[in-house]
Amino acid sequence: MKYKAIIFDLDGVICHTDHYHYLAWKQLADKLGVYFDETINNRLRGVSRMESLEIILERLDGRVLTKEEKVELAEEKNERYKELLKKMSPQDLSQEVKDTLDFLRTQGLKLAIGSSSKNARLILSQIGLENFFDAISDGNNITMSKPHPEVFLKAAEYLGIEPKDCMVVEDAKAGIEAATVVGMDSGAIGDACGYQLATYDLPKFSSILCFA
Ligand code: B16
Ligand code: MG
Repeated sequence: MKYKAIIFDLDGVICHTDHYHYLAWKQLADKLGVYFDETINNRLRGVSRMESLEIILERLDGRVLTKEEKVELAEEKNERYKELLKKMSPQDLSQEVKDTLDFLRTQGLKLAIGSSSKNARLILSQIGLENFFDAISDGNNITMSKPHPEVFLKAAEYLGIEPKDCMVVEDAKAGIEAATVVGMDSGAIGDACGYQLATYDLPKFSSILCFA
């Protein structure tokens, strides 16, 4: 194999919680009287919760919110989002993703999660992968979110593998940039597909097998 480890983004790569994020943010935006749609939601990919809120508040006319009010709004969105996550089950893990992960494991690769989400462990447990990965680096162990590379550097450190021997799989351009900055090769999937900074384009999840 070309790499010793693969670091997977979670939302948009292993599973799809983007619609739940959308629904939870939409409800908050409606309450605030702020316009919000799927295109704006795409800008929230890989971005932290508080930074996502700032993007939504770009359309808030006139009103200036205090830090405390913003934290409260972000918490309100998160409670709604966590309610929606309860609907997830192992059926939300596709057979293709499961088979690909299992195959990569048989090849001796270390497999990690590198996600901006503070709910990463909850999501992994909902889809039955709570004990699958060799390391989990998520929104709880970082101070700077993608495109800063901290989340991937931590994942490599937890695995004990050098960044140059890791490949990152991402659906967010910010995540591809984060990998590039620290010399990690990257595979772009979904929304990030076609991004020129990515080392590989992955038309589907199992395309990883052509490059790993
Ligand atoms: P939370 P990823 C990211 O997950 C999502 O893409 C992004 O939309 C979200 O704002 C971020 O997690 C934080 O999520 O509110 O659950 O902490 O794509 O990096 O796995
Ligand atoms: Mg993502």
